[in-house]
Amino acid sequence: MTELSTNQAYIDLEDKVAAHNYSPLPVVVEHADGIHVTDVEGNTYIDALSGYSALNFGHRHPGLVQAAKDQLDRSTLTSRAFHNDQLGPFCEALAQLVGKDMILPMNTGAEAVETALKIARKWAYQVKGVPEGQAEIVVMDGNFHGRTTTIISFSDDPEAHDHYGPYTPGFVSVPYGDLAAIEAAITDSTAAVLVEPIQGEQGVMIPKEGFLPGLRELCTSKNVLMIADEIQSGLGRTGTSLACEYEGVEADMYTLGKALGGGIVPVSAVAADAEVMNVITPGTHGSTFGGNPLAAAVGKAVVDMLATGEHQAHAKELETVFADELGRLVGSGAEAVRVRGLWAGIDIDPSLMTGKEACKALAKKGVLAKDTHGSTIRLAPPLTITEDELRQVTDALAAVLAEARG
Ligand code: IF1
Repeated sequence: MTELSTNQAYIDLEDKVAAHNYSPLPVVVEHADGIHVTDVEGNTYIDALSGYSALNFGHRHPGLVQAAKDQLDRSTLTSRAFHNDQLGPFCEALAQLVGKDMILPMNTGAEAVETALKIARKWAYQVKGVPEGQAEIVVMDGNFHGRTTTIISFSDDPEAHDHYGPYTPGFVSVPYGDLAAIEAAITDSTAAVLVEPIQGEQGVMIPKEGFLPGLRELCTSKNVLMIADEIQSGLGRTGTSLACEYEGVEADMYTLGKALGGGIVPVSAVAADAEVMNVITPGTHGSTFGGNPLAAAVGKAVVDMLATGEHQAHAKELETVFADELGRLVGSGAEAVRVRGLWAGIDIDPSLMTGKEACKALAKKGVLAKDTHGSTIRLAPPLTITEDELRQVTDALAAVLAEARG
């Protein structure tokens, strides 16, 4: 057995025996609590990434841990071959939160997206009347929806896409936010338009006001399903239960994930009204783990927390502070910032440093964040962060940029 005590020893071990599909910051988390994580050397950091929003309520939220513990003592897995007493109440609460009739529970985000794509295709054949095998789905350039072979088939990110072919056909990609291009791409065979209300991986790209309402109108008039991937943007992150709500838009299908599992278990779901969801019949789709009682119990506890609206309101309230503090950095080391709720993308002046270098420097100041696309960094602290703690995050970034400017 290797003796491990320092960050570097764990990093070396991981490097040897864990596949190199990530390039993490050199921090080895041993313990986490609320907005904080502590590494094996005893250094404590504010987690300003929140597991890409999987930890919207912070690490080990007491209410969520309690829900998990209670369920661990009752039942954990039934498979869908039998009913369990947790699934119905979870689906009822989630459906009500997002304003849909029904929920199809899965585990990871990519599975929820796959599920939504399958439902949309089947709806096209069985309800809309598209000839079998011809359904098309319109997607956006710069999308990120997960890592399965079908999903990466329509990714334009070479790292995610290349060398995994042959690719799944049936997708048409258009510029994000371009209603005219979407309209031109829609044909009689179009089943759905799949859109992130805000593109996370692209650097928290917020579409022009009017895009989502315009898309809603277009989808309705063309009899095409609007699918909103709210896996990262949903469940309080942007100051509302769903990012679509910001402009009062209701999609036909939502994919949800990440925070739905409370940072404890992977829980994802598709939400839709019955006329769409009921194209799924026994045996035509499923998952061993989807809807398991442990996941459902935790998911229900998450939804119950969101049902009070308190976390959404807090995110909305802190948005002003976040936007003000980050806005101050524009011209002082940042080229642009985009903020919605407690979610921010910051384009660092590339002549100063890369996003990765900025994240390393931030870590030295006790803040963990994640870079994307070269010079952009993303901040998505837990929604439980206080105003003072949020200022610690923005102050740390200001200090990193000031030092880089010399
Ligand atoms: C990675 C990004 C974040 C997502 C949306 C579906 C999924 C995701 C809108 C799939 C996943 C991920 C996964 C993680 C990094 C991360 C990410 F940078 F790649 F884009 F969060 F910003 N829809 N997002 O954002 O969910 O199957 O992973 O549960 O793959 O490296 P999943």
